[in-house]
Amino acid sequence: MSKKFSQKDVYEPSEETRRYAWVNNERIYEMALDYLTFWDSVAKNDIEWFEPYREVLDSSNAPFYRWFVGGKINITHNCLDRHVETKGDKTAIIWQGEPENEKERITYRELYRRVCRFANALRALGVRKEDVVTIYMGMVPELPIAMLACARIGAIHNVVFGGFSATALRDRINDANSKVVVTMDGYYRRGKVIETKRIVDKALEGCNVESVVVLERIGNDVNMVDGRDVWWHELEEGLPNKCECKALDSEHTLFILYTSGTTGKPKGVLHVHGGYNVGTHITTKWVFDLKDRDVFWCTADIGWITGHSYVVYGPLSNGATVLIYEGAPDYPQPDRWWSIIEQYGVTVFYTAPTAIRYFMKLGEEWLKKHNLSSLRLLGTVGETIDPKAWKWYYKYVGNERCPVIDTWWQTETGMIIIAPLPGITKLKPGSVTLPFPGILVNIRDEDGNPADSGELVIMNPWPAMFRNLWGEPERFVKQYWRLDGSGRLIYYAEDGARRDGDGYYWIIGRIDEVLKVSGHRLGSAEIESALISHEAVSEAAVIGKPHEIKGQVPIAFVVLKTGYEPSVKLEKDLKTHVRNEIGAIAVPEEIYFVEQLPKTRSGKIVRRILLAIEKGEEIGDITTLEDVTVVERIKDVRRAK
Ligand code: 6R9
Repeated sequence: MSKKFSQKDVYEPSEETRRYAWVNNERIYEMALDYLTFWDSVAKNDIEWFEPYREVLDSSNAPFYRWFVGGKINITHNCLDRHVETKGDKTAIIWQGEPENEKERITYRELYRRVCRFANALRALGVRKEDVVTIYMGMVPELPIAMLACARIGAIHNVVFGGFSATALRDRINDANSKVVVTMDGYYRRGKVIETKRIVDKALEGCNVESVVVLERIGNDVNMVDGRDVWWHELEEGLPNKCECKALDSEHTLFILYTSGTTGKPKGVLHVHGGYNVGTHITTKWVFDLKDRDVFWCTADIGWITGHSYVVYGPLSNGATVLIYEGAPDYPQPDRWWSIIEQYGVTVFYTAPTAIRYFMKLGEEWLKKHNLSSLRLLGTVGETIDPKAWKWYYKYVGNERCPVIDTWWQTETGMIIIAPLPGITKLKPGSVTLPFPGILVNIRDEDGNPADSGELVIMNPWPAMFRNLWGEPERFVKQYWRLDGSGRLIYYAEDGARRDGDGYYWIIGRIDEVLKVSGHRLGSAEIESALISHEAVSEAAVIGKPHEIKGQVPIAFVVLKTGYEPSVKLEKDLKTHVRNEIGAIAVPEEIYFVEQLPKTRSGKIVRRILLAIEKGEEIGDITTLEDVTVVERIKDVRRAK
């Protein structure tokens, strides 16, 4: 693929990066065009199977695709057992607590033992294959240990991000029909203790949970319910640190992870052992060019998909050393992250644009205090990175030596889908560049025709793709998959994108009502339902307003029920209410009390108009509105505030 690069702003891989890289031949893309042969060779070369699969892909019941059909596998064998034999003394996890003196190094052998012991503990509690275990914890090693322990015995983990509220946790426990919860007494964030167990107690008021396992991390006072709650260390007492690795079907469910969409109810995205192992393994290896001596730090919380795939499964399957940090990026000082990189010699660093923008604002001085020369590759994910932030990241964090690897993917895709390969791909700041080998990406216009700008689609199935939505197979089929003119079933990502003359992809953003607040995915509809569940609210519309650091912030327009009057106190109450229903990240920055929302004649709220008003932009066509005067009245409310 020799292409003329039209744009000036192009960064070639350095000779050193190219020479060092796993992939340094451009022909890989052509070689992977026969994608089944490509994935077959990855699965055979990089992953160990208890029994070989008969068929790479079964499309007979699409979009319910099945990969590596008939194979027997367990992702924990690939993440643990096989490394214990070859590099048992290598560090698997470096853990740094928020208090500087609290830290831990766990070797592969030790990790293996601790996972086995906790797997035995779960068994002792009565957890069996296919049971759903909800995990609600902060960033401590026991979080991945609990996930791996579930996987080892064929149970399904359902990790709920520690920043979610009791109500959000309750909804996810109930929806998943989970009988066991694993949690902890508390953890540190900005010097304060987050009392996790207390939140769990509140959540469980409306749940049918049989057991709660509580890790002692802080030693704060917790209420242990007799017959239901048990301490992690007491449960493990006397249990062996060996536990047979259950040979599971390739398609056996590994986890569900709830994510936001267009409706108020989050969807449980379902991933399986076989394909997810293959996809996260090879993307970790090739995109981050991971080698044995690397120290890999992905700053994402394990409660989101990025943490599942690139803190836990991908790196451990590769036998890498991963770093996990408990606390806030800027605590006790704004250079905390840089001091961690220096202290542990982090080589590959993967974070989100929101963090980069934040540090950019704080200024380079904080970086200059540290020696960051261990770094050799920088990654970003979660939202579009603007060229200015890209260049700042490149210049000040990477000292103009490290490629900046922008990776596009989703909870649903399970693995990175579009990203450069550091040894061969020229970089353009702001572009996610090219699809990973073996993945065919395209763009469709509104009529479903191929185009250079429109909605991003994936043309072929891929191994780490989600297999279903928990309990909602119809929604899975309807929402994501569409037949094109030639009878081919394709995946619609719900992201707008364009492709330039070099075939490079540029992500524009979500086309549905999904927000990215500091990189966290939240639905407008979710925040709206939280607001509507308050007694004073009759209707609500939430938009994502662009924000310099967070990317977007929620702004709410609320119609009150008769008998309620707008007030500063009510605004405060509503914010607290959203915090209790979902969590702090969902709290609207601004709430406007309006008499009416802009709606079409069929009653659909036109959020686009609210966004234009908020941004002070031209409103555009409003003729489809049922009542065109609402626009001026909403503007008056904003002006009055
Ligand atoms: C991995 C993750 C998915 C949505 C996705 C898109 C946005 C992710 C991006 C990006 C531009 C990137 N997104 N990576 N946009 N450039 N490199 O973030 O998963 O939380 O499910 O969000 O995030 O809009 O559709 P998830």
